[in-house]
Amino acid sequence: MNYKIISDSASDMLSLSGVSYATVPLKIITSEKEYIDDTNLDLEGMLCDLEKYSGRSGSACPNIGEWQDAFEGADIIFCVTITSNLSGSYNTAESALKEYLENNPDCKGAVIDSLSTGPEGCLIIEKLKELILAELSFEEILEKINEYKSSTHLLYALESLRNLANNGRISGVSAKIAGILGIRVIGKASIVGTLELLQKVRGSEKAIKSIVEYIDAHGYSGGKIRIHHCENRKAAESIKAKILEKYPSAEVVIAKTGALCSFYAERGGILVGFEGINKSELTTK
Ligand code: X90
Repeated sequence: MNYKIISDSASDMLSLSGVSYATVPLKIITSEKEYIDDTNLDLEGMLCDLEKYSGRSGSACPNIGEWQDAFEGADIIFCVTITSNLSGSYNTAESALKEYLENNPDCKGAVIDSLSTGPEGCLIIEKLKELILAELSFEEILEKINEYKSSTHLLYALESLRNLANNGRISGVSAKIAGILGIRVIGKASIVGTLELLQKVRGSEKAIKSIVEYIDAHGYSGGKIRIHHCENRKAAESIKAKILEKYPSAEVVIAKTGALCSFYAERGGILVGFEGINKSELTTK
């Protein structure tokens, strides 16, 4: 049986060894240019272009054909998508898979809604890899991955909410503070996969302190943790150091956000995905 994991590029994980893996890119679109979120992209170039550009900009999820091209040749398929509450990627992957399975009745597949993005998506992908390598059946993998993702979390610290607000991905309070200079917004992926505001702080130090406190409050106890940053390695390293101080053997990995997460998280943005307590047990919001 030929297992394959396919993620959209919102996971920021463009390659993975040891298992058959592919990504399908999301795109960032302006009236002047289209940026495809794959390994050929000049990310710093994109960020500079966007900072100079004053027109409308947005994003687009992969289409059915792009998902299906990535399925080709696989017997057992696991798709991992960005939260279905903010993107059409999940629905498109579902349609693509349904058609693929109709044409290939011996194959099996499932689309997993990360209800999140970036580093939390990575944790789900890595767990899928582990389960595939452990030679579990399709059904067992599906059960275990759903269980796993109920105890992973995503926190974010953002310096600007401009692109999120302009594209209607945040509402209410968050949209109102989108333009306030010097404010950093700390939040998390909510249980339904939307942006939930937790705190507003001033300055990088306070943002880092707040993130580390929220990591604790979500029941982190030394497991896997992934920090993705948009041109803010300094803050990522500082969070890592604080985690290692408390949990010297924690597995902390720092990586850069890809094009999609960079577009929405913007320069300075930090996303932290980690293993914690079950979301249903959370008393702190
Ligand atoms: O389909 C599309 O065009 C993609 C739309 C994506 C919109 C949101 C991306 C958010 C990226 C921002 C901070 C973390 C958010 C947590 C969400 C659950 C990163």
